[in-house]
Amino acid sequence: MSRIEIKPLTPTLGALVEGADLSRPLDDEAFAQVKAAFLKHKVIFFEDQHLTPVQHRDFAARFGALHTHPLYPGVPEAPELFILDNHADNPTDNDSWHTDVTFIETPPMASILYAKHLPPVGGDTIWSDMKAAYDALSPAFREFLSGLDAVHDFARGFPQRGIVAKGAGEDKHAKALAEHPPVLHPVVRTHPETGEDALFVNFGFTERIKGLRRKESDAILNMLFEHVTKPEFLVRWRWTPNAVAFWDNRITQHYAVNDYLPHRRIMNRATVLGDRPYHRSRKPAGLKTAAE
Ligand SMILES: O=C(O)CCC(=O)C(=O)O
Ligand SMILES: [Fe+2]
Repeated sequence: MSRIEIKPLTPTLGALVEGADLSRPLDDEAFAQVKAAFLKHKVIFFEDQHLTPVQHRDFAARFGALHTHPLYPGVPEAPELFILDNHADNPTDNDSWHTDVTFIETPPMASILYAKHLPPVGGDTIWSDMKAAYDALSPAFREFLSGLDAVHDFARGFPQRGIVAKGAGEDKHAKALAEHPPVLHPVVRTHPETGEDALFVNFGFTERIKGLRRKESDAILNMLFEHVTKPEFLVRWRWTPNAVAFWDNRITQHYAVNDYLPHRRIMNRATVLGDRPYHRSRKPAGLKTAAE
């Protein structure tokens, strides 16, 4: 019998999961409890986990195929994972609101971040609940947004002069750029497992709304980018050594607080691929939501 306990951190977003050891395969009951907590709370946290890169990778792979990032440096023992090693010469570029890897056609369902080395204080991460943000809009505006698609672009999130591109080197960046043309995603996404509708645009990668004039698109996107930062939608996580954050990338965005330099902060991330985003009104044939 597993003794997993779930402790919510806000009414809609974030929960601490106690009593799970992620270094070993979870039994079926524990796996179901973790998956249910992930879907309900959208980001879940585990403390005091002692994971090798292979154990981290294996836990992530239980949820689906893994994505290998085109720019960040891989972890040698498990190359699907990547390293975020931030210090004075390599500050984070994740100090802006984003959803991970929305520049591909099947963006990740989840990211799993593990704290390897933390600054003495600071370096928190903040998540925002895209269902709460969507629900707070007027019915008329929600309906308008639900019919729209937006362009998500690798080049917006990883410009040539950016920190990550420089770290990767010119050739790797040029190759990644060529392999990632802009993609379209619905502005409002129906969650494929819970059936919930949520905003699916993010400052990091969303360039414009298709079919609108540039001024209209900029005004709406800027309004939404500001809207998602309302404190009511957020949870702020203060990392402890060896903690894990596991978030549903289909229904959240996040922001890495850049307040700890010149101290160092090292994290490893695994990324689980998801399916193609859709809105319920324009669902591709053959796809079913769990809520149906
Ligand atoms: O370093 C962090 O707290 C978050 C970094 C990030 O954006 C990510 O791992 O997706
Ligand atoms: Fe991220």
